[in-house]
Amino acid sequence: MYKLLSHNDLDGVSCGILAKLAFGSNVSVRYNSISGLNQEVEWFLENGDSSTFLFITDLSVNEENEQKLNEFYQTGGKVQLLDHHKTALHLNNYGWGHVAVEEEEGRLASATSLFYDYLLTHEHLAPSAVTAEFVELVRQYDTWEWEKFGNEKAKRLNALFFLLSIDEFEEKMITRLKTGDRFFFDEFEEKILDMEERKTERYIRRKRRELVQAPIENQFAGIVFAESYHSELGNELSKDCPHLDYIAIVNAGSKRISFRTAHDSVDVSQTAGFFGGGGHAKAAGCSLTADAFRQFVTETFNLEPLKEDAKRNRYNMKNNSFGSLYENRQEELFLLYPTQEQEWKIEYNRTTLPETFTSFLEGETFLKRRYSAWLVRDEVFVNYLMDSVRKAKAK
Ligand SMILES: [Mn+2]
Repeated sequence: MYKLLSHNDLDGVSCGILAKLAFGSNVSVRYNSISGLNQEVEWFLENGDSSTFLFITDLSVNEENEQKLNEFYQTGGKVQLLDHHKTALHLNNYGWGHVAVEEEEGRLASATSLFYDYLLTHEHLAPSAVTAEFVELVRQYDTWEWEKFGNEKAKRLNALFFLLSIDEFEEKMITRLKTGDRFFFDEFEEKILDMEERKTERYIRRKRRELVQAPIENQFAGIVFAESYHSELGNELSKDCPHLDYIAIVNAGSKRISFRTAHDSVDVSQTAGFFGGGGHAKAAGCSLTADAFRQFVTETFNLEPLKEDAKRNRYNMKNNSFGSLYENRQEELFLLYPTQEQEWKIEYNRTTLPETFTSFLEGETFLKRRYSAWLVRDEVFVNYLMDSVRKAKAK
């Protein structure tokens, strides 16, 4: 008999799907949240059948269970842990641990891709084109590589996962992988996925208008309260506000915070680690502890949301050679412009600020962090220019 303990997200559940394809009714599968796994492992070690082969995928155990699992393994127990979170890399010290962040140079691993390789190598599963395609979609989604490749199918697979119950998703996928020769969505799924996509876009737009910003522990955070679509939301907001180091998504119901960033230079697993959580460089999370609650909720609660940049401008564009105009809530105007020395400077209230910047983005980051300013509409920009001309003539 086999037992699989896995994560309850797309990557984790896809490990369960592969296990059921490989072992059929000889495997029992349990999906867990990050915090729920340790209890399950303890239960297995105390009450489980010691001849059962235990797999743990997409999650890692605490120190106590690490020791217990090792004793279990040393005394002949069969256990294999497969994970791709870098916070679990120390488990590679054990014969039963295999943690890889990358499969090969530049190709990120997911638990599903690692487990698929394991099942093929140990001949529990025969290679199949449709399963390989499914595994690749999950891998791309879980590692965000789908964005780089523009692979919408991977994003839609995750959306479908959230539209269905885990049982329904498992059943549909297992049938599809057993019988198909290419991975596809049926007509009905395509239709509801289209609707879901539009609904997600509206949700993100609404949440963008609620975003606040604050410096927290040496980083600059964007903070939003949301229950749904954390990955998409974090990703979109982070891209929309490049001046923020990361986006913190607070879910008071589940008492958790998700951290997301689109920056390669920021590692949110460290941010999460500071608050007792963990995860990946671009996606991590922690519990809403008293300290996290104070910093992310209490101290930001009365802040005004960050206004959006004007989107449909033709003249007041970012990176303009003659300057881009910003405004703050005090109705002060800031013109960010390049100098002949290839530097960027800011004109504020018709005087020049002492700071110089090496790039437009650096200047914009300063403006947005210090003044919560946003790019104004063309109309305001044209008036500003007309006023400048008028003042120049009057001199
Ligand atoms: Mn994963």
